[in-house]
Amino acid sequence: MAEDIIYEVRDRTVVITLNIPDKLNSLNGEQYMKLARAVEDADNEEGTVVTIIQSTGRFFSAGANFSDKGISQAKTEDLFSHDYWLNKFVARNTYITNVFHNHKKVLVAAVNGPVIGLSAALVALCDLIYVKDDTQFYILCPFSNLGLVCEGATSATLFMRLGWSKASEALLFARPIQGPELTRLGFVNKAYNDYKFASTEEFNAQIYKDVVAQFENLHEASIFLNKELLKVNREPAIHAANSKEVVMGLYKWVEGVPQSRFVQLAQKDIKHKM
Ligand code: CO8
Repeated sequence: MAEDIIYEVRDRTVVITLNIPDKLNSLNGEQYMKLARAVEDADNEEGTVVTIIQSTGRFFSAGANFSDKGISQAKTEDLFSHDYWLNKFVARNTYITNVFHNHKKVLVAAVNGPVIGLSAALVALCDLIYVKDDTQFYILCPFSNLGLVCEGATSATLFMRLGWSKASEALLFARPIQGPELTRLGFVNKAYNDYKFASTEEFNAQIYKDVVAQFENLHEASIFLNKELLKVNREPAIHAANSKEVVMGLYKWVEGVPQSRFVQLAQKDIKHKM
């Protein structure tokens, strides 16, 4: 069976690939943990400067897997229990958001297609965001549609990266923000529309080449110090958002709303705005 999340060290770069294209790279709880561990390993990898997160197929990631056995196979008494969701939700989300935010190396998202939910939050925590074709790209934070609240510090990162008005649209009304607008707002560093890549693999290869060329002759220690400095301003906002989001989210799980909305979504009884 193919690896769901692939970790490779290529010279001075770590490349992490989401590899579940038939499920649009949606991730269950274990896979989010595996991704977080991979990013943590990349942080501790000796001699690398950059960590690239790339994907496969037509979506970067459709967010949390709505068939996650953490929901579908949970015991009834667990489904509404604080202890259960503290472990399955609060601890996990706190950890993964911290891992992405704390990353010491340059964190790059090579975005081949739309990105949703917690995965959108993780992309928003990357330093540089490159998109294959912004006309085929959107971010969607459907928390209000799923009976959830902002995750992965999106209440801070979207506010910072898109501005108050756009963040309100995206987060209050669960509206997708389309790629061309994301490029215009500066969320996207570069959209590669003109390249007309035949596949996601071609796009990924180009990003690797371009990223490596960007740091080739620079002084590595300065890159890391500058990353540390850039984090100083956003750090308090991200930590405050993350800790408040997970506790508000906990109460929604204990109430039982997201569980039933996830089932409705899987059965196509509810849909997201497009
Ligand atoms: N989970 C599982 N499978 C998915 C998901 C998903 N999130 N998204 C798509 N798939 C699967 C589909 O079931 C389908 O599989 P199959 O071919 O076997 O039927 C395949 O991927 C292709 O999907 P579609 O046919 O639906 O493709 P479309 O292009 O028609 O639609 C959409 C694409 C719009 C992305 C649609 O699939 C969709 O709305 N997906 C759901 C997205 C979503 O709501 N994600 C969750 C976001 S919230 C979040 O990430 C934080 C929650 C934290 C949870 C913590 C848990 C403990």
